[in-house]
Amino acid sequence: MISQSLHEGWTLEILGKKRKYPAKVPGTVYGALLEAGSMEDPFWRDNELKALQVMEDDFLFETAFVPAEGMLQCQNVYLRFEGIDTLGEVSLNGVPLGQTDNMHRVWEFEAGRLLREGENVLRVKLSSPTRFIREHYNPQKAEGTSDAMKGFPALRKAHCMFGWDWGPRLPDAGIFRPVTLLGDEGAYIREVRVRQKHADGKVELSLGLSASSTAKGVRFTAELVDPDGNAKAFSTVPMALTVENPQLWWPRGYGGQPLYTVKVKALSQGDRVLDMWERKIGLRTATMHIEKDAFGESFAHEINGVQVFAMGADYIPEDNLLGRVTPERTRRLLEDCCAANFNTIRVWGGGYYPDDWFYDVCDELGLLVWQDCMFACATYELTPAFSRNIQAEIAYNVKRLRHHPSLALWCGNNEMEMFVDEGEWGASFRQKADYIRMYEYIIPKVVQEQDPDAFYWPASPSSGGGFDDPNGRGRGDVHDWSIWHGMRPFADYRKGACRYLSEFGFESFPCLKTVETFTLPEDRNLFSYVMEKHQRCAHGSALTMAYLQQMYLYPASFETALYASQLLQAEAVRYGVEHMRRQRGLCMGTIYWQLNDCWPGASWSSIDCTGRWKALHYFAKRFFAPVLLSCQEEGMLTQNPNINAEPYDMEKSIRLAVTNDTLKPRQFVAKWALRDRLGRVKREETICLSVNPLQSITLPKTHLPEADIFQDYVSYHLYELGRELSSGTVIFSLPKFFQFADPRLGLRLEGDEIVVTAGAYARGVEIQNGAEDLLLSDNYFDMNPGERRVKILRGEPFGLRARSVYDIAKGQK
Ligand code: BMA
Repeated sequence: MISQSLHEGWTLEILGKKRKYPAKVPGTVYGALLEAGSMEDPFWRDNELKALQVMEDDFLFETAFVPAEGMLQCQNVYLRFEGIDTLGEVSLNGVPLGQTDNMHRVWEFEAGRLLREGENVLRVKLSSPTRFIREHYNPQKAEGTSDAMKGFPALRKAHCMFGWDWGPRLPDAGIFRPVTLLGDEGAYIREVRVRQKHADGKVELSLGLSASSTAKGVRFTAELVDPDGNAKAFSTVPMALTVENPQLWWPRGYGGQPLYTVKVKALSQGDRVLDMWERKIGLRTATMHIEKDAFGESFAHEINGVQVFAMGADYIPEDNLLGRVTPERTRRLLEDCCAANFNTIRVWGGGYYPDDWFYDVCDELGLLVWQDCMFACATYELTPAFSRNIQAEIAYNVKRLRHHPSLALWCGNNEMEMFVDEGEWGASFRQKADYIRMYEYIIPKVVQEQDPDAFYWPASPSSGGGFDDPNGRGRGDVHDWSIWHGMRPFADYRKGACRYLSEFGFESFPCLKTVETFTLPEDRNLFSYVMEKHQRCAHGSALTMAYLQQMYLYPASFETALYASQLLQAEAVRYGVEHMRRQRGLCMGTIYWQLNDCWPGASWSSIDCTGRWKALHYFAKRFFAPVLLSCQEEGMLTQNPNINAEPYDMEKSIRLAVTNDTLKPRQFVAKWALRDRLGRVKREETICLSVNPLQSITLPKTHLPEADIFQDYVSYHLYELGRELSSGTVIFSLPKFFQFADPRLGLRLEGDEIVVTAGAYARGVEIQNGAEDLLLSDNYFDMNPGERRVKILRGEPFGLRARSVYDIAKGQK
């Protein structure tokens, strides 16, 4: 196969505007305009409005190229677009090749007959996505969330590009993935399906090959290269190989991630390689463990027969301008997930199917992927054309991704079983029937055809389909939005359990340096026009204030409000995760909403769009630690006493729990102490305990009637062979009522470590530098008086400062 990238010499013309700009391909309209200085930063203040107008136009991408040597002699030549966003008309040398209407598909055209010697002209005309959805909007037939622009379900384009409750309305257009000219020299390997059968400690691999050959005497051969570099040939008919002593692939924390390489070659009579297919695979089995029990039905990832407790977050597109998403940026994000002890990522259904590199990194790092199909918060008109279009889309993506060991599950859609069931967006009988046809017949059939070994789940959340209690807690996965959207206090996370929490979350603001990327000084008030333009959740500001009032003193400044919002978010999610992890077995997953951002603003993310970690991401590192000591306290937060009805009766107690999410039995020493605000110990206890692999144990409750509600706290630490593995503190009042002594935080630099000193109990200790771009081994932690050392992992230690909850209201006028 002769492969020629067509990425040079592109221009972009806004049709009717008579101006041409140089354009990058892969790239987008906004990307080209920004680079040419013809557009202002669409994330700045309310520039989004101007940028949105640009999408009312049509665009022409054009390039000229000379075919690579040998191309014109090929049997067939294909022009392959890995991704066109979205409404395209492709022509070569003035002759139309075809039209495109789905950014989630590959588009391949036969181009040989049109190709000529010397210069060839390739044009892709893209028409306005906003005009299209406006013209095709028919609420009787298809409707979706009002966070996005009306009519968005009509177009197979990442829904959230039209706006979401965390993202702007910037539906960029472009040729966002590679364009290649493929010259078939006599054989074309279209696809290879690798299947694995695990039995008796061996793995049988078989290859399903779909290829065409026009040359005489073409042979297909295949080999497997093991992780140590040893190659072994597959038999030819059938193409199969038994792997003795297989090195199994595991999610992180459960084992290694050895990767094997499968190479398939098409050879000519003279053994020239005519085409080649090469992918990395991992040897593993992956399914969901579903079994009836007293509480309903279990729901857990089962990898190589071991049930894995899923810990992670929901992933959304990394940028509204798709051309800015790079392998390096994605890798760093996913590495930051590992740094916070994730083992799972859910790719949410309102975006687009990520690039190959996303899954390559997940394979390498051991992150399981829950993969939604790209349908979210909308009903669709299931016409025959729409059905064909989505079948091609699903088939292509399953084929593209099925070899990845990280891919753990295909899910039909985001939230639609629940919303159709509730009649949201006017779900008619017809739409109900279409829902079932789409997600419980058409899509699973395609998934099954392309990857018979894949596990398919109809929706998130679901109890298994058929509108049977989609968001029920006893079976399947759950989205719990009673906290945040439902305004319930976050102590409610402790009410009961569910089998797998695939969404729950809490908003916060990014730090000041990130806020500065889109605001002028005069915008820096939580409720200003610009701040609210970057707060897309309806009532988001009101919810932040309501929850803030429940926990913290009124912040002294805009900047401390940002800090307080992050602590609030982190505490809320910690409450949920720790509760679920204490119930390991009953619950088998906590995937919080949401990992990342596509632009700067208020959102549920734990890493903002610049890559900065919010407090939540550091909290995640602690609450997702493989071995976790957590403390279920009873106090004001959980009992909500009427403080005006004094004396009120309130329980003050603690219950420690140790969760061991490793495969080894462990021996621990747990220590807790009741302390006054200066850290002086009033009562303490040391407990030795052993915890079996993959088990959580909860110790008996200890009542602490002697605790001073407003001045005492409990610190707890877990050690193994003298090494501290997990720690934290709890209080019995609310942080806003706690009478903190000034901890007089101090910072000292020692090599690549920062030594933090405190003179009294300090809560939510934040360490930052002037640029707010430090990445530390730990941050936003609680401290007993004394010292704590953290390592600098990224960023320069200049302009260091520290603060804690004590400082939230300090300096208030
Ligand atoms: C969920 C998601 C998203 C949304 C989030 C926050 O339900 O599926 O649609 O952004 O909640 O509201």
